[in-house]
Amino acid sequence: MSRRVKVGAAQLGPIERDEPRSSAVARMIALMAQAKEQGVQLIVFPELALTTFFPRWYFQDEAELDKFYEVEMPGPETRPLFDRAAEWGIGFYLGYAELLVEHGRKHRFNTSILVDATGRIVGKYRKVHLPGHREHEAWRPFQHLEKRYFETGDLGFPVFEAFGGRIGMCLCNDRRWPETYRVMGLRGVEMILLGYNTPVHYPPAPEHDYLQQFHNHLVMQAGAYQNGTWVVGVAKAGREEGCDLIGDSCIIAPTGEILVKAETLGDELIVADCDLARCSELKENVFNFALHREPQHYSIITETKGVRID
Ligand code: CDV
Repeated sequence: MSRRVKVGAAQLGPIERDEPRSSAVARMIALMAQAKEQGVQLIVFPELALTTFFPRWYFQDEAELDKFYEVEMPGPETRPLFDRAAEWGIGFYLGYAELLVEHGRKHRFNTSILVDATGRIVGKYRKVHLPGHREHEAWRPFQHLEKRYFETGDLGFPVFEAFGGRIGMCLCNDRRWPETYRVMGLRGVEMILLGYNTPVHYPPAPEHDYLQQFHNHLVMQAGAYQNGTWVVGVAKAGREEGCDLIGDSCIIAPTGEILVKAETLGDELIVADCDLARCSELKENVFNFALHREPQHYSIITETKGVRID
């Protein structure tokens, strides 16, 4: 029996540094309005969707840095997104920078939430794989200071019962790691939602710049197929503050096939009618984990962080 959920991948074009959150939210609501016209039930926005991709700058003034974080969700500027989504009965995934204070100490996470069709937050994820570097590196044309501005996520890779299935989340660099998908795969995930901000230029290995789009799809298609899950990958794209970000947002079936793909580098909605029941085509066959996995041979994966030559 089919279990269909109509999903929209809502790619955003660039958000400049001085663009207020109210403007980003208005752009997202405009995409949501298009989604409503097409009967979308779940719309997916990018990573750090409310602001420019601020880890590209080194901030010495903490107050400047704090401006990019949300201290409450929803807050006054994000409330309209929740209200409109609830009014239209559309659930959503949203990536944002989260700042919380615990026992007088600040904690910063690169976070995503899953919101149901009534506007209730039903899931939260904090990015585990933080790319980039911790200190200012003057040789780079732009910084990638996620390791400085965020703590490693402390929630693992949870999977949530929502939208008639099992929904997982991750963020950008997470999509390059097979462990991300497999941990959720072992929790029976049926759809992974993920937002990304991926520069075309990768300063430590510029010889791979021309492969950015290929690698983007390669990892998501492999993750989908090897775990029998839908994957919805959504970019913040285009030239943002002089930095080119790839687009290529897409919705990938459990077979690993890309069903729909964005054609622009701007605000763009793509839609697919996703049958979660199709996951069993893989989960009950070539990737029947219970039947075919041999975990006694996989222990090195959790025993060591780097390469270990025995
Ligand atoms: N936001 C990211 O996590 N970006 C990384 C870049 C730096 C490689 C990515 O994996 O796309």
